[in-house]
Amino acid sequence: MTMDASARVLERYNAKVFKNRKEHMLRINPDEAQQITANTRAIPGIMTNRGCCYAGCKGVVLGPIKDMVLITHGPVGCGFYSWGTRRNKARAEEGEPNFTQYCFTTDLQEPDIVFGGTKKLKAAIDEVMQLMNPKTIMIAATCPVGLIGDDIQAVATEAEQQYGIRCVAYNCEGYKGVSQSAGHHIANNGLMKRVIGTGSYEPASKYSINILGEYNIGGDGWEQERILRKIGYEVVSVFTGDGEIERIASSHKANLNLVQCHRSINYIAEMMKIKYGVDWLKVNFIGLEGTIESLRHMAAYFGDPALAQRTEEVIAEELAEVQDEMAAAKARLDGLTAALFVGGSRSHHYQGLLKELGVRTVLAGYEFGHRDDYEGREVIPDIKDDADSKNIEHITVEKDEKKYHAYLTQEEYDKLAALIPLEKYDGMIRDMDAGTFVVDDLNMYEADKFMEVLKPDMFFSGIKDKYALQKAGTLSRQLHSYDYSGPYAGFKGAVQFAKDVCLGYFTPAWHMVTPPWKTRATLQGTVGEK
Ligand code: CFN
Ligand code: HCA
Repeated sequence: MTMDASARVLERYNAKVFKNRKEHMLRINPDEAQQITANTRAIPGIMTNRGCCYAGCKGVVLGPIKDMVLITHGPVGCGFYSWGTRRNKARAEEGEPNFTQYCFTTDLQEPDIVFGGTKKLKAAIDEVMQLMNPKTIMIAATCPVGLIGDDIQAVATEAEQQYGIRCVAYNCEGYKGVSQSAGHHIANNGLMKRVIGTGSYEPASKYSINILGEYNIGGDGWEQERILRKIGYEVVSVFTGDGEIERIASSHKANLNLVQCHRSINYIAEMMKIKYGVDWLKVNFIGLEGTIESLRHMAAYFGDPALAQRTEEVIAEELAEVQDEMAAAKARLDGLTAALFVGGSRSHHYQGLLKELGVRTVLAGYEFGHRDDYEGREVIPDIKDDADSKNIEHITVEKDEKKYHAYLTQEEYDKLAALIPLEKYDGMIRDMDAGTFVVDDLNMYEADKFMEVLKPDMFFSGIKDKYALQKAGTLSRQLHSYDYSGPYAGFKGAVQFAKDVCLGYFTPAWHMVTPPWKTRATLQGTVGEK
C-alpha cells in the first residue's frame, strides 16, 4: 500500500504547519461523516491563492453592476488590478450607461496617507458627477483607508445631499476577514440596506425570479437568462452579473430567488427570505444534468403543470442541439482525470460537467469556501462564530435570535424537501468518489506536490498557478476567467466547455514539454480506492 497522497504532500512541513494544513485536507470516505477545517486565516509566508476583502466586495459582488460608478479609494494598484480581469460581461440597456469598463480610483499618494484622503475622494466624486452624471456612486475602501481612518461614510452622505444621488460607501478594507468571502458579506449587507426594496419596477409574470450568485463571467448569466425566458420565466434581476441598480432595487418583488453561487450570496437569499418572504432555491446551471435538474426543481416549486410541460419541451429541444457534440467530446476525453481548485463554488459545480465528459475528479478544493460549502447545510454555524465575520456588521433583519441559515421553518423546509431533494447541491464532499482528495486553501507548493503524486490530466484553477502547471506539462484551464472563452453555463455553455477542454488537451504542444517527474524521481501515490 503506497502512502496516502496528502501524507506525502504534508511530510515536508514543520510540525506546526503540518498540524494546521493536515486539518484542511481529507480523503473521501463515504462511510464517514467527514469534517474539514475551512475559512480560517492562511499561514503567513505560505503562498495562498486567496484574494482579499476588497476583491470580494468591489471585484466580485459590486463590480458587475453596470449603471453605477464604483470608486476605489486607495493607492492606484487595487483599482488598476481589479479592472476588467474578472470577465464579468455587461452591455448597456438602451439609453443607459455601462460603467463597468472604466476604472475609477482616487490614486492615493504618500501625502494623502499622512494628511488624509477624503479631500481626494470628494474631488473624485465631483469629477465623476461632471463627466458621467450617474444616479448611483459606490465607494470601496482599500487597506490604507482603514488604517488612516478616512471617514468614507461621511463623504458618501455629503455626496448624497449635494448631488441628490445614491452614494454608498463600503468599509471593505483588504485586511478584513480571512479572504474575499468577508467582502461578499459586506457588499451583500450594503445592497440589502441601501438598494433592495427601494425600486419601483413591477414584475409582469407570476413566474418572476432573481438569479443570485451569478456574475455573468464569459456570458454565463446570459445563457441562463436565455433558457429561463424561453421557458416563460421573467428574470427580474441578476445579482450582480450584467446588473442594474433599478432591477436589484426591485428584486424583492420577484416570486423566487435562485441561488447559483451559494458562497458569495447566501446572505442576501436569507435576508430576503426573512424580510420579504421570498423563497430561495439552490440551483446549478453548470453541466447538462445540473441545468436540467435545476429547471425541473423550479417547475416543481411553482407547481404549474403547464410550466412543467414547457420546461420539458425546452429541455428536449436544447438537448437535441447539444447531444452529438457532447457525445463526441466524451468519446475523446473519457477516462481522463482532473483537479479543481477555485474560489468557493466552481470546484463543486464543474465536477458534474466533467463527469458528463467522462473526466473523473481526483482532487478538489476551495480557496475560501466555508465548512458548509464542503460538508453541507447541517454544519452551518451561528454567524457570530464565523471566522470570516469578525469586524463585519451583522444585519440580521428582524429575527435576531435565529441561527444562521435556519430561516426556513421546519414546516417550510419539509414542504420544499418533498418537492426537491434539498441536499442535492449541498456540499461538495458528498458528490465526490471514494479515495479522491479534498484540500482547502491549496497553496502553490501543495499544488506542485499533488500534481506529482496524482498526475491529473488537467488542472482547473486560476491565473496564479496556471503557468506553473502548464510548464509542468499539464493542461491548465482557468475556471475563473474561462481563459477568454465562455459561456460555460447551461446547454450551449456545456458544449463550449467541452470544445475548449478538447482543444487544450489535444494540442500538440504537450509533446514538447517534459514534466519534471519524467526525468527525476518523485513521490508515489494512488487514488481511487479507500
Ligand atoms: S465568479 Fe464566483 S462562483 S462569486 Fe466567487 S465563489 Fe470568485 S471571482 Mo474567481 S471565479 Fe470564483 Fe466562485 Fe462564487 Fe468568481 S469559484 S474565485 S469570489 N467566484
Ligand atoms: C479575485 C478574482 C478572481 C481571481 C482569478 C484568478 C477572478 O479573487 O479577486 O486568480 O485567476 O475570478 O477574477 O477570483
